[in-house]
Amino acid sequence: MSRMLERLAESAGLADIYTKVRDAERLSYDDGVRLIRSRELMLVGAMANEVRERLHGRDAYFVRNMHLNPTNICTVDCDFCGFYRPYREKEKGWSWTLERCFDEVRNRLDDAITEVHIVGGHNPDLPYDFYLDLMQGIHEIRPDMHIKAFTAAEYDFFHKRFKKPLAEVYEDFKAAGLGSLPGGGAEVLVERVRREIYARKLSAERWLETMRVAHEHGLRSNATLLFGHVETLEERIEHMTRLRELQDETSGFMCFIPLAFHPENTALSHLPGPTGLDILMTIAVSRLMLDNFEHIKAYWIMTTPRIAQVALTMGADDIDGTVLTEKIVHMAGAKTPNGLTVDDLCRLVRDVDRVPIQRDSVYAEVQRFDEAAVTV
Ligand code: V47
Repeated sequence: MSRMLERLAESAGLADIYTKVRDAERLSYDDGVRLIRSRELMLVGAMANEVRERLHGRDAYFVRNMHLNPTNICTVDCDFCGFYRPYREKEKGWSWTLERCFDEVRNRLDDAITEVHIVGGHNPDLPYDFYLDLMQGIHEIRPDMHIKAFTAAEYDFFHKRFKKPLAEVYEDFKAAGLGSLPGGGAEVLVERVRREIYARKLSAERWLETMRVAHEHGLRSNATLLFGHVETLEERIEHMTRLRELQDETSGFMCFIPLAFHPENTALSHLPGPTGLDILMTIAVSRLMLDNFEHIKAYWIMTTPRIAQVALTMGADDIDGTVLTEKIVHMAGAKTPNGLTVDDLCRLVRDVDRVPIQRDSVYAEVQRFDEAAVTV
């Protein structure tokens, strides 16, 4: 395989990069740009697969999880978002009571979910205790469930709104049951893009700083990239190199998740969104660039299950999970199902000759689904 790759890389003018990949040497920003600009999907995908197999063999991870979005009322007005309703028209959005949120969790008590992923809008009407009571209450209803909650953008909002140092917010939230942070709110960590489509959101520096402080407080997190809108390919690579620099410092990121932009019901509905090649290429290049990230996730909700499946052969080792009750991208036009079963996930994974591994939220193995396992 590697001889064939060598020849392919040579004819595509990418032999020097392949040598680095084979020798596990770090790729530069320029290497990343050359790869993503090349459109050589088979070659770049095969290189990414080499790295993926070096790290994880044939293992492919998923989690049993549900999403919970207590409010979609938001003061930030991001052009790419179809989920939020502006605070000035708050009657058009929702802001659930604690009991309503708890019902979401209680309703799924007979599903063997191990993680709840909580995010919402920046809603100034909610008091600090709402968040603490929410996590405490969920923890009481289901003490074994990991709470992965609130993006770095929300933590920055809490810090400003409640006039508390970030460190204090993290410590309070940990005491209330917080387990880790999802990777959202990063969008593209480049000022030009922020000014153009989410000017009121926290800056790239602040997103990174908010994550740095979380990592310093023992909270692990993920990191995302929202791609396929107004950003350039170079800006995607810049985003990856900024994440890589922070990871060199903290080692706090578990997983990188490229999020495919969905334009429907957003202020950017005139844009087409990324193509299949673009999605697979971005995932593959991220595997090659982010040498200090252990996991790359193909988030089937946004890529479609079919593309996510192929991505497992081109750099990704994680397919997220059962993902019940997702709203953010379904409100932006996603046609993917609202949840997959463990059987569905196992079928996707096995069909590309990978081994399905149910994991917990910090990547400890829960169950290895070899052929004989019963998948209920
Ligand atoms: O930050 C918003 C993105 C993110 C759209 O950490 C959109 O495991 C596409 O971060 N089209 C939230 N994307 C979701 C998120 C996430 C999802 C799954 C797993 C994890 C994890 C994190 O969704 C936002 C934003 O970047 N988003 N609108 C849209 N129209």
